[in-house]
Amino acid sequence: MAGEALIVIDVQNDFCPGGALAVADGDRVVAPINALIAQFGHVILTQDWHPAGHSSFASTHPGKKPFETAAMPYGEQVLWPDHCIQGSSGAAFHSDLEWAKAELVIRKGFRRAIDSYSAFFENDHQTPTGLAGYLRERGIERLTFAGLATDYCVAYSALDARRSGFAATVVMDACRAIDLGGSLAAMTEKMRAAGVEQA
Ligand code: VGL
Ligand code: ZN
Repeated sequence: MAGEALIVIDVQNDFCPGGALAVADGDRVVAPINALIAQFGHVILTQDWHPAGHSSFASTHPGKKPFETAAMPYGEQVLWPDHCIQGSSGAAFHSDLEWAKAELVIRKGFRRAIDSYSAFFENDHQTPTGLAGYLRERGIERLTFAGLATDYCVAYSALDARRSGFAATVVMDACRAIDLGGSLAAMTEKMRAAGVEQA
């Protein structure tokens, strides 16, 4: 029988209330995710993990403010407040997240010149993180996603899961969105069209 895994996306302090890129009610995903972690046989986490001066930070683009965009060699990039700096407390998992059972932590966004929303590919949609190969070698074919943020890292990961041949379900109650300029509705529709199930 095909293996299944839960992929918990970026449940980190900087995406929770009080954090550098706080998602509204971001901490409310922790309890439902802990319940999912208890149910699943295999759990994988992602961790947004940027070096200081990362190119996705507005602070590295003179004259730009957070939530504006910049043209990058790989396409348009939203510019964010500095967040999830490698090794910082903001980059740590929420202290109530029961992550000990996780078998793999995929860190992403660690190359200065390129952002990485998806657990599978960096934002050029070409540079792999290695997750697809890891899952295939382990016979895992069905993925369930939860975490932060619904319309960025969760949606990009679920869409790339489908493109890479995996079945994908997003547990919407265990996600919260940034919702910039209608991004939640747009990404929800893209996921639906790509065959991402919503639970
Ligand atoms: C994320 C914006 C920047 C996310 C990460 O986890 O959705 N969003 N970095
Ligand atoms: Zn980031």
